[in-house]
Amino acid sequence: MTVHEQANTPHSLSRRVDELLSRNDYPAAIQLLTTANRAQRDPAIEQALVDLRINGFARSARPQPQNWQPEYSDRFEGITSIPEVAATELDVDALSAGILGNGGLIVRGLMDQPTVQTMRANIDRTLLARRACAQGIEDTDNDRWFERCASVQGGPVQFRKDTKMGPVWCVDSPPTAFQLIEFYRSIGLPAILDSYFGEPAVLSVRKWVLRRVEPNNGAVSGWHQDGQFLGDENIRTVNLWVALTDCGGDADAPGIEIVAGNDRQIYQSGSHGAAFDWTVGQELVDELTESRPVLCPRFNAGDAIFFDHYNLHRTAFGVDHSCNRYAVESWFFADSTAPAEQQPLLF
Ligand SMILES: O=C(O)CCC(=O)C(=O)O
Ligand SMILES: [Fe+2]
Repeated sequence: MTVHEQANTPHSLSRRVDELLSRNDYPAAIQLLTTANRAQRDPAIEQALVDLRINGFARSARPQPQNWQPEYSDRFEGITSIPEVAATELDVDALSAGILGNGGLIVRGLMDQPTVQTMRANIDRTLLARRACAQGIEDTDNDRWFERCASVQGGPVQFRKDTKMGPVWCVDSPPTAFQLIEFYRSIGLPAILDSYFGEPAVLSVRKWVLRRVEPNNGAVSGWHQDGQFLGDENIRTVNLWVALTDCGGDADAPGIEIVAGNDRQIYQSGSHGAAFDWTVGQELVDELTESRPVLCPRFNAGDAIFFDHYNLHRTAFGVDHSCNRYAVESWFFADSTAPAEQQPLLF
């Protein structure tokens, strides 16, 4: 065995991780395990990484909250819908102008097709493994794809034994969590979000979700703003929603309906005919959209939309959809404003 190989034996790796943790250096421990896992994928490392990310947030000091009043350019002024850019044009200027000026930003082709295919397969495996787990059946092909790590608290422990549909928390699929973070890094997202928030971004257990939605023709889902249930008004967020299926518009799978515009306030919920206390009633949506369009953007698999907790949206069920829709929803928070009840994690 070469010196290099010896240095990477699991035993020496875990000793080096322990050393770093004894100094509370979670970011370095995460980086070390990430590098090892790139060289050789290992389910145990992927699970350890989920725990390190959650514990690392809990045990690190928060930056001071800042008075956040970001400037943004008027490059999308005059566009009444959600502006669009190509993946190569994604930067903090486009992100802030889109979210703050128009209520969102569509990025075409953000996820490359091999990664789209991988993520769809990951979601299938995760849901199969979850179902097998609920039924108490061993599924040796898929077991490692659904694994509740020790530091993940609460959540959907009760799930229908027969379901192969999402949502499922991304952290409950440690291999998928690893691959998604690799993807975020590959598109330079940490630096873009850091620059947008004025501080590092974090993810969370509860608002990082893999979705497989089946057609529900004729059904109506609830209009909502995620800010309604994400806590206090000072939070700073960016949601990255990536379509893994052609959907919305005239496609044959459910997309999302969105109200465009830069109206940054939380509307009354549970009124105007709303079905739930967290949803915005259709009558209020009708009033709000007298002057602003309701959109149902057509997404190709790999297209993405960024928006934040003020955006008013809902799942867009149709009348003649025939395909399941896969997507990944990732809410990023400015570190200093991340709501504890969402169980933030370092990314
Ligand atoms: O995927 C969907 O249909 C809903 C997504 C959503 O509500 C969100 O990303 O906040
Ligand atoms: Fe939402």
